[in-house]
Amino acid sequence: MKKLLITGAAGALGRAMRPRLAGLAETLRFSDIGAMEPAGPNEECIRCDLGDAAAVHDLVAGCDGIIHLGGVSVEDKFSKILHANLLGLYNLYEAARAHGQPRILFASSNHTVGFYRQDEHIDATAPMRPDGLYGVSKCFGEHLARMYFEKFGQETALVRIGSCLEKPSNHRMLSSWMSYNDFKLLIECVFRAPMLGCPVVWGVSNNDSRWWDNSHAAYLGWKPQDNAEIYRAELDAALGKPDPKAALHVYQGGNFVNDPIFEED
Ligand code: NAI
Ligand code: 15L
Repeated sequence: MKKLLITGAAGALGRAMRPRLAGLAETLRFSDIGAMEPAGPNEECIRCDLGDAAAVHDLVAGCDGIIHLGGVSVEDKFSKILHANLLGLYNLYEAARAHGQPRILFASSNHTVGFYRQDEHIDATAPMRPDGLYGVSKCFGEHLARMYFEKFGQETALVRIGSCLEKPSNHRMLSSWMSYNDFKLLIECVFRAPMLGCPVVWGVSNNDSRWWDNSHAAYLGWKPQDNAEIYRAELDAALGKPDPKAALHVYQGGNFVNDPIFEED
């Protein structure tokens, strides 16, 4: 790839992935509404509000791949979600349509299916069961991407990320965790695949206790290497045994199922 755009670059995942993406494209174009570390060699940093159509149009120009991490990443007021995740995504897809349809990796979320119970094992055909407005915005994003695929052939990997952080921080994440290295391997597979289409991919490591079946996406060749199980004893020691009745340990979306609808100002 000549130029890869990464939105949400100032966020937790954007910052963690930035050094890991070097080499994937001749130039990495990082973007966020917030401040980012200054650009290094082969990097560009562009401040941009995803809700600003003209700015997003310019941002996407010249890019032949997009990793879309930007947006509201937890439950929040609907107005904020509407701006960043709905309008922002529409702006991104319209910009992509105007600029040669670069392949997109969309950071969707396990909160599209958060109301499944942890004793249910599901695959990509399971109906969506979002656990809040944030989850609904990711369902919207997946449908928007699907529509642009059916109508215009725009390819997107709909990556339903579980919990992508350095290491699992509670027992739920023994199932939902994806390591940074496995995310990097997935990104490489998505952008190197001869044919992508518009698949849902569960963004989860090779955890013994994972809930999600990725066999439909085997053609991508992604083989996650890490397994959260190695952290179980450490979590038991730090947190004690999990309460089997707590939402955190009942639902795939964990505590998100208990979030209220936040009132507007
Ligand atoms: P984060 O909240 O740390 O980063 C999101 C970034 O998006 C922030 O830097 C923020 O400034 C930026 N942003 C928000 N509104 C914007 C706007 N209007 N215009 C431009 N930029 C805007 O979230 P994190 O953890 O880095 O996640 C990245 C993506 O992955 C998010 O889309 C999130 O929904 C998704 N995801 C992450 C998971 C995780 O475990 N980290 C799990 C599931 C999904
Ligand atoms: C998400 O979608 C959030 O963006 C992230 O902050 C985590 O909470 C993650 O899901 C999770 O479910 O652990």
